[in-house]
Amino acid sequence: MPKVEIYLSPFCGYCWKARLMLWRKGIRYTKIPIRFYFGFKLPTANFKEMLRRTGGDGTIPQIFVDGEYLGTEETLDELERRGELEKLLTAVPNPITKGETRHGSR
Ligand SMILES: N[C@@H](CCC(=O)N[C@@H](CS)C(=O)NCC(=O)O)C(=O)O
Repeated sequence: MPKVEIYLSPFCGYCWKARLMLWRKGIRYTKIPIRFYFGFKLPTANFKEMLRRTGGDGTIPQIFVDGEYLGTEETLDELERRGELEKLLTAVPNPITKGETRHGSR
């Protein structure tokens, strides 16, 4: 099951857009905080790691699936337009059961 990671900040509208799209699909994700205040980002370890993993794109949000670079909220938009965002959904654990399987009482 792929792991979805997002570099984000609560003060970033595009990040909320991306989160809303994933939330609507029930796709769970790991948040990696970027310190972003008044349009500026602090050069934290997370930010440097994000720059390295995106190959230099310092905007947020940045999204990774199973460690592979997926893109930004625009990529999610594009996948949704093509009806391919569901593919992420089917690949991650059910948000209700959190991927747990029932083994019955033993
Ligand atoms: N993905 C968007 C951009 C996202 C974006 O602009 N994010 C803002 C935060 S909401 C940002 O990172 N701004 C600071 C910067 O551009 O360095 C695009 O390509 O148009």
